[in-house]
Amino acid sequence: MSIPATAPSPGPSAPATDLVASSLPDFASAAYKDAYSRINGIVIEGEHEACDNYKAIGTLLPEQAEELDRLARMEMRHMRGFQACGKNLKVTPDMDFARTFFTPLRNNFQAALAEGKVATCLLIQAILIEAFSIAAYHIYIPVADPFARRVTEGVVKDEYLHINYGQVWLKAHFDEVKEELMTANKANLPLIKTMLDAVETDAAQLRMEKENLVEDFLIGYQEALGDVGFTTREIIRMSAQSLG
Ligand code: PL3
Ligand code: FE2
Ligand code: FE2
Repeated sequence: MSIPATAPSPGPSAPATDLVASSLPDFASAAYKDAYSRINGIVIEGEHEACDNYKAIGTLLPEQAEELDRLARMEMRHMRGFQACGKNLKVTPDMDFARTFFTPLRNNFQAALAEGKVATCLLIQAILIEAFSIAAYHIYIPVADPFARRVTEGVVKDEYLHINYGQVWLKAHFDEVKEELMTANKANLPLIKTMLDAVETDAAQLRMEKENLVEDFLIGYQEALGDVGFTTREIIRMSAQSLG
């Protein structure tokens, strides 16, 4: 980092918050708001589809429908929270862009649902999407406006419950679903990579770096696969199948 020679030196009494504040983006700039319209649309749509997905998984696991309904209702709250974040910045979310962003993953989820493939549905929603959202929210929190930071901190706590739900079910059925999970990983992990690429430029405008997103996502995803029962070698092989 270079400091211009003319910059006034921050005296010993300068509050540390000034330094933090100066490193935050300009939330009112046109460039920030333009990028935010797409990112905000993505998280609103993602939370909405997550709600639908947990309800749908409940139709495959009727004995778990009540718990899944609780998760679905949390997703609805998350969606409203992020809608408020957009309003607070006077940004209109680009919902058409967001629906398209999720189309390939949504199609794969719908196909698995139609075939009654619980493990694939859980891998897509409760592991991949949740690990993606946890990584994104983590990286976003330090560079968010104060209102969105509070909202996102509340949301990310719930997302851990969601990924945990998926892990517990898949772990309990690991032997029967191992092959299916490997196939589902192969078909869906590349879509996450494409989604990360598609959001890279807008995320950078929000001061979120793609490398950090990828790193945080992979750590969470690999940890989840390990908890479910895959060996380190299997996890490396599964990860190598798409993220470069
Ligand atoms: C389910 O609980 C969550 C589904 C949402 C997935 C969204 C992933 C977001 C990736 C884009 C980066 C967003 C930064 C966060 C801004 C609020
Ligand atoms: Fe959520
Ligand atoms: Fe979630």
